Amino acid sequence: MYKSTIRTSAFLTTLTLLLSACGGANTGTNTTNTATNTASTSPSAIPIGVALAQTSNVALLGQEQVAGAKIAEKYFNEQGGIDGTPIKLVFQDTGGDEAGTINAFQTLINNDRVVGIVGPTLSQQAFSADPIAERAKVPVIGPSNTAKGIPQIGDYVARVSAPVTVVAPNSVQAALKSNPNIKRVAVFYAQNDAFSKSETEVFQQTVKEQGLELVTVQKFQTTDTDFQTQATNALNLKPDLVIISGLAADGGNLVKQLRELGYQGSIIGGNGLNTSNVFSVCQEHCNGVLIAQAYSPEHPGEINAAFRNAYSSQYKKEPPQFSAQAYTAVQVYVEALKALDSKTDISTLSLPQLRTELNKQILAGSYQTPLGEISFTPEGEVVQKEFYVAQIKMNNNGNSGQFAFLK
Ligand code: 1QQ
Repeated sequence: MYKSTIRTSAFLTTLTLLLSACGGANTGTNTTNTATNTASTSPSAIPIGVALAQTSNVALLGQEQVAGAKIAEKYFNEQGGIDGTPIKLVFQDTGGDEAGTINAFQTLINNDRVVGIVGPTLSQQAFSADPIAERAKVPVIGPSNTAKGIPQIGDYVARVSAPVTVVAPNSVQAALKSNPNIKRVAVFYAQNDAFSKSETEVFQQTVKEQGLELVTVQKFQTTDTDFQTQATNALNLKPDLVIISGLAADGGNLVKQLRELGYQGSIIGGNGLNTSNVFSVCQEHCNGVLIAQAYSPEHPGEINAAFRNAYSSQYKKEPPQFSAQAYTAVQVYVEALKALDSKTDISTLSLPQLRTELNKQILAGSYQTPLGEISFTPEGEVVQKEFYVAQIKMNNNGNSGQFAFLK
């Protein structure tokens, strides 16, 4: 049973702050009894840090992650938390950059005294903030960090987000299947983003392996809004497939501007475009864009059914990949804490001991998640079996649409 060894004064101060933030005007004794209330009012709730982009353009991706993490918190607390002790997610907004992420990590580690961290949103942020958790010996589970090299940051860094090397090639194969006449490929990528640089390497390699001709590689910045020069340069070379590695706002605008310039060929978007938040950016021009997926709402099994029901009853649509991955990251913490507690009463461990033992347990386990069964290599790389490809289908109004999964 987890009790109160980490109930230090700093921990109580944090909880008091959390309570006031939640509007709970009590001191933690006579509280209401639903699982979520218990989670936010029990002084012995186990704090798990969540460092995601809740503001800035990156929140187009981060807000889906926050939704998934919150659904997991509610679900696993209703299931009894860690042998009766609830978990409490402690959110710190990273914004879209590295400085905000470093801040969020430091606050979670030193002030909020979390047992581990879910985050950040971007690989670009992970490469600067994860080393801080590594030095402090605090576990990090990357919910959406797909660049090459993330698990290698250190012993305490793992991810549930399958890397670009295994996900990205699926979309190229799907494009060729739907249009076997594709020969000439133009590739675009955001040169100021670590994930985009990593993903484009995989796309370029796949294009060559498939015997296609890479006619041009065009660069942009994630902050760009005008892509006329790069789009025109590429279209002059008459590609019949365009592949984009960027984030949601820039990637969506690039899709739109390519179509407005008359491009009619196939488009593949990378993981940064993998959100329905691009719909309002490229509108009717999003139609037909292919994006590889590390999650399918149709995945069989009890846990995905529970997640899918909870998500779709709250948001009236199918759950997106980023929500499923964030949910999975929280689930891994819950199940690893439970497994650890069944071997060693975690209430007898100091916070540094708990963080270290938890990290070992995370890497040792295997988990039935909405992503399917996953486990980790000793380095912290996710081992996942199934991947998918979806195609954006916009409705006639040009503002709403969905991701249609290809068989
Ligand atoms: C990364 C990504 C982003 C597109 C996630 C939101 O995969 O930065 O690694």
